[in-house]
Amino acid sequence: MPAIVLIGAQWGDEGKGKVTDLLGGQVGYVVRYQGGNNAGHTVITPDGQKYALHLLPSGVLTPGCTPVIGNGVVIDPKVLIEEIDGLTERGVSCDLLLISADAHLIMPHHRALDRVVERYLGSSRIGTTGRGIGPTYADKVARTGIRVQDLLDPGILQAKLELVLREKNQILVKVYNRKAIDVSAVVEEYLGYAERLRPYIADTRLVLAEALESGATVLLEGAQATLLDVDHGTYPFVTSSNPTAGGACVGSGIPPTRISQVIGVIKAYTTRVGAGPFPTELFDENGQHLLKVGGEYGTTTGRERRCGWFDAVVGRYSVRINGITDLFVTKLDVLSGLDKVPICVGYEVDGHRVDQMPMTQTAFHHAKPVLEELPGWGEDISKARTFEDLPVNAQRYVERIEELCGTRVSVVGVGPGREENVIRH
Ligand code: 2SA
Ligand code: GDP
Ligand code: MG
Repeated sequence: MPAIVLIGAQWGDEGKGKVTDLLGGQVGYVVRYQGGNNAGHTVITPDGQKYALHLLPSGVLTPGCTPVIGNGVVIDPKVLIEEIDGLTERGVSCDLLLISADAHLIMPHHRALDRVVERYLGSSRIGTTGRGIGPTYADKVARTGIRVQDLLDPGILQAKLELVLREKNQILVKVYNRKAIDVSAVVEEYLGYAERLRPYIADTRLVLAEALESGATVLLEGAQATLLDVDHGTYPFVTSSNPTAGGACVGSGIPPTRISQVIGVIKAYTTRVGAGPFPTELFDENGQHLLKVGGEYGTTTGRERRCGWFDAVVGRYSVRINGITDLFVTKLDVLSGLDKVPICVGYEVDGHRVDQMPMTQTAFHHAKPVLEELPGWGEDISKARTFEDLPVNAQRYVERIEELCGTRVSVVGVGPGREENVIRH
């Protein structure tokens, strides 16, 4: 049976959490494959309960669905335990949760370094979430990381931490004038987390292979998004993992030949949180409309998100990079009430018209959007459930996205609730 990949097609916060939750009933397993508690996925269940998930896959909200944290994720164990406890208190069971023994752990020195490096970068800062994500992935690649399985072997945990902190403390104290981190205090703290997490730790690759073999459907849930991918995004203004569809295989151990569908979640406009180029960004009352009506504030940090028009160059690029088979366009309702809804169909870069993502970051920084103005609609569309229920101008807007991005739009979101969708295919 198939594995389905679900990714963000812009700069994140497209509404992936809601879409995963929507599909939860049809799948047996939902797997997170990259990122950590930098992610924030908001889900509103049919009984009106609102959940903000950071590390747990959104499938945890569907009874009977097994949530899996794959090897490609970086885990802050304190945050994970708090999230499990918070959900359990609200009556959501996390008993089926599985955590890969190979996932890397976010340690106190990672969080400390994330913050001091951002401060050191000054006006060149990335605008990270400050959760230690970048330094943890850097150590993973440098082969000095500490993994979930190290929690099961106190001797190894102590030895690895002693070695790594010898270097990191030099940096923290001598370069950044911060206090050194005490090895034994960290070992004691993390062995406490080990006791809580032990029941969930598993060989998740094997579990997923057996699940697929036995006919289960597995949903691989991306966090962040294509333009934040460390390889394919707007480097260096990116996160330190691979949110794109290719990353789903690496971060879960599921082979590419198992993947049958790639769902790209894309907002009907664009937002970005953190620094970096953003060609269609708005600084006028239209930007304020998107911010306020769309409620565009970071789910993890509460930061205001930057807002702009839909960018079809980004959409087209995401379709190409991820092999998107179906687009789910979210938040179309937020555009209701605007006279005109422009779409960026290409860029002008240093006097030249381009239709594809420019090759260099310098060119992308210079890109000016070429806008095509589409007529808006005034109606409240939140009750629409079929495509024909939408005002004609809203239908034309969706069809134009489809034409410009080159793939079908299967679902249109018309509100934050699980039921607030127009299903087309
Ligand atoms: P990091 O912390 O190293 O991953 O930051 C690097 C860049 O990645 C961006 N990033 C995000 N962008 C959108 N949404 C994210 N999740 C939260 C949310 C963000 C929040 O759901 O709203 O609450 O602020 C997310 N996580 C990382 C980040 O802004 C940097 O540009
Ligand atoms: P994610 O990181 O991609 O999961 O997205 P976030 O949860 O950070 O941000 C998306 C926000 O949009 C959340 O507050 C969702 O409840 C909300 N949302 C999702 N789909 C829709 C939609 O179709 N319409 C409206 N108005 N809100 C939506
Ligand atoms: Mg989010």
